[in-house]
Amino acid sequence: MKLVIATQNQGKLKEIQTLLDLPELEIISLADFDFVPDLQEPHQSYIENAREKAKTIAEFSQAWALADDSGLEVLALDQQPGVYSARYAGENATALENNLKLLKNLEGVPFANRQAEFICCMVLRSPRGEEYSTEGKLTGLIANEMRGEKGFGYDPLFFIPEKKQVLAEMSSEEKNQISHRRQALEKMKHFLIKKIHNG
Ligand code: ITT
Repeated sequence: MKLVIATQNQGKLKEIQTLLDLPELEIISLADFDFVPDLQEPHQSYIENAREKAKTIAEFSQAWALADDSGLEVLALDQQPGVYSARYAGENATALENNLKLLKNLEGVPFANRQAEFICCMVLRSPRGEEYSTEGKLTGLIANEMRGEKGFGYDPLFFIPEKKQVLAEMSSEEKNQISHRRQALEKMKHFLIKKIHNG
């Protein structure tokens, strides 16, 4: 079964490719196409944005598509940046700019009050509109400074108390064991396996 991963985010793509270890799947990325339509995120919920991305790519490629809409929700900031996580510091903001804005907005907030959650919403969709969705979450705290070189996005600030490390300090294997993306994908694997075997 051919599956197109509907993301422009190379960090997400790498994690999904590693975690989706089903030999029957032929995984394709957007880089395998000469042209791809823009992936729009016009909605205010992860599920609607994920659906939009999966639909666009499934219809364009005429293959099954898997989209991930994810974000970081910080309790002390009323769940911001949320669905706007990728564009927190502006339309084409870099991860560094987003992290610096987050640190600034949390200035003066004590460590114990910096609880946060990563949310990952995934949608699997066929060209004809058959659709499955799953969600995964990871809780942690926003660190007082950026650390580590690994991962992507807000990983340098996302502290996991049980590991005493931020995600950017962990190996990809360690992050992939606990991540919100892993949890959403594990649930999605059930649907994929059924599709592979029963059509
Ligand atoms: P696509 O829409 O092309 O998939 P995107 O980066 O625009 O790429 P989203 O709109 O879902 O995707 O934005 C999710 C943002 O949330 C992402 O850019 C990161 O800033 C952040 N994020 C999500 N998962 C993360 C993770 O595992 N580690 C660090 N940051 C993450």
